[in-house]
Amino acid sequence: MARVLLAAAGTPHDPEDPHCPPRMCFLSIGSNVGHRLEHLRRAVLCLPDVFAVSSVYETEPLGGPQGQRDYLNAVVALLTALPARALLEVGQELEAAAGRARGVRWGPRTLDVDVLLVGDEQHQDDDLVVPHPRMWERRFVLEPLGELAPELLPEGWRDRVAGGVTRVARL
Ligand code: A4P
Ligand code: MG
Repeated sequence: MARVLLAAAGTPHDPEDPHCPPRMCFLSIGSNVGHRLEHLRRAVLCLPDVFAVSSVYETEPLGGPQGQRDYLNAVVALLTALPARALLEVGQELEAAAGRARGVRWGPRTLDVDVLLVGDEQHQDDDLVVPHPRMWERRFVLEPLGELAPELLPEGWRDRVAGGVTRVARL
């Protein structure tokens, strides 16, 4: 994995270029409503260019209304030329297909797909911020991401980032 990341690093992405080389991208997937594992499994089956999938972790809900069920979370690595906006759209289609209802922010959901990292792409738009602005404070992101790409994690992160996280399954 590290070698592929290095090969993909530093390649400027030009979405207009049909020969644009694939870059390593990371998505976070989560579910805390319905058959949680099945929602994650279907998402991974439908995602394009999947390169690797982390273990599944059961995680304490961070924020949102009290009394939510624990989440299942995982991280998926894609080796793809798709730009971040296309990955956001794919994620939103998968959320809709899982019957996700949008209510309160950080409320319970059948499926959440967050775009974490897309090569070295950066966005600061109203509807797309990449790298994901909250990923470095979330154990439910860093623990599975660390399985796939430990070199991306800041040193000593485990001492700084709290949150209950237990590895429970493979997809
Ligand atoms: N958006 C902007 N940037 C991105 C991005 N990089 N990836 C916009 C995905 N979406 C992005 O998202 C709200 C808006 O964010 C979208 O319109 C999109 O264009 P949403 O999915 O509709 O609502 P949300 O997920 O409730 O809000 P938000 O702020 O994205 O929350 P997060 O950061 O996704 O956190 N606890 C545990 N244990 N496990 C979880 O998975 N997830 C959340 C949601 C909170 N607590 C959690 C978990
Ligand atoms: Mg989200």
